[in-house]
Amino acid sequence: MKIGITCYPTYGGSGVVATELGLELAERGHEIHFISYAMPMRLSTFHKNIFFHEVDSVDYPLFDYPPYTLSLASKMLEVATYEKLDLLHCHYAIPHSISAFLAKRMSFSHKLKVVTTLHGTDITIVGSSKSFLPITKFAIESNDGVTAVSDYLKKETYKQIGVACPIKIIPNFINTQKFNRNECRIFRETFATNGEKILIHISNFRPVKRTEDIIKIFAQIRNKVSLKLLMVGDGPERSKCEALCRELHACDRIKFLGKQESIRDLLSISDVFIMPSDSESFGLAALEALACGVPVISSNAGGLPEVNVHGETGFTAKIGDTKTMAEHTLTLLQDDTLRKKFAKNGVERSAAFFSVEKIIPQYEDFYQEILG
Ligand code: GMT
Repeated sequence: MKIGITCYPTYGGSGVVATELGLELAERGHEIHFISYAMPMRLSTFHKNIFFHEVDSVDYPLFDYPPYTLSLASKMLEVATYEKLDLLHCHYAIPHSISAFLAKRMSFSHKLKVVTTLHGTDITIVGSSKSFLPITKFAIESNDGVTAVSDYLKKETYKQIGVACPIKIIPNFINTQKFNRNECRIFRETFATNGEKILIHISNFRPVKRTEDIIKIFAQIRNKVSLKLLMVGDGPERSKCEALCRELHACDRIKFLGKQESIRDLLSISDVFIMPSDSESFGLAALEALACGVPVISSNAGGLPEVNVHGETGFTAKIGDTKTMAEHTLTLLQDDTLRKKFAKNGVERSAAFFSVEKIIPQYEDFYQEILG
């Protein structure tokens, strides 16, 4: 098949899923054309069967806001026409599925099909906001196929957007060849200089991640266990978290590493992963942690319990309940046997339910169904 994939190229779960999906499909012999305003993260090296098409930005003094949705639609039409695409697969509904709808309507061949994968905030925050709700509903209902990354997100889309079309659940996935534990003792010692345990968080530090909760949790247990905290990623909440660390005199034990490429290496030296989010349709970073043998402490927001099973791969607690999360973190850090058991369960769960071998064929079958 010849497939166009559009996603946000920035640091975020939907872009990662779209890129990894393209890479996996290309490995299986499909021809993949990424269409976006910049090269998606994790795609920087050459790959057979993968092509990138940059969307031109219109720089004209009249525009305070360049009309990206229209530039994207034009580029989608151009690529679909000249590369003879069978299908456009949009990740994140806003504005990609609207651009794809326009490209399809402009296309001479009405055979071009459009699929959208809903990722989370495109429904729960952006899509359900008053100004975007009608266009989100229209876009979803106009597409030839819609998938959601969790059961939770499917239900929220019906509830919040009120769409009247089928939504197929295809969960996010992990390549267990790329994500598995590969612990390097020397690397670990660069952070845990005195043999401390390592607690890790990875995100884009947006308000939904509740990153300040992590510092509060750390403060509750720091005198009970010898511990270092690694905060990986960057975003609007980072400064507030750093200020809180200074206030709590915890800077020597909390390291902010900014955006990092080597996620697997960092997870491999960690003992517990923490994700206290306010809202999470899936929690891809939690799945990456499980695959690397790192038990997860998370909130029970959205689709997180579909990934992190309470009492099996980690613990979940109510959103904002930092006291319970601190207790759970301490339990896992102090009980080596329990931590190892949860780590093993996590590796097994990620392979059994979320491996590329299980999930990519579901996308291929879905495309075939749409193409008739
Ligand atoms: O929330 C983010 O950090 C980014 C966002 C995105 O669209 O890039 O993530 C959403 O999609 C991810 C991949 O499907 C999911 O793992 C995240 O749970 C989801 N985020 C939210 O629902 C808040």
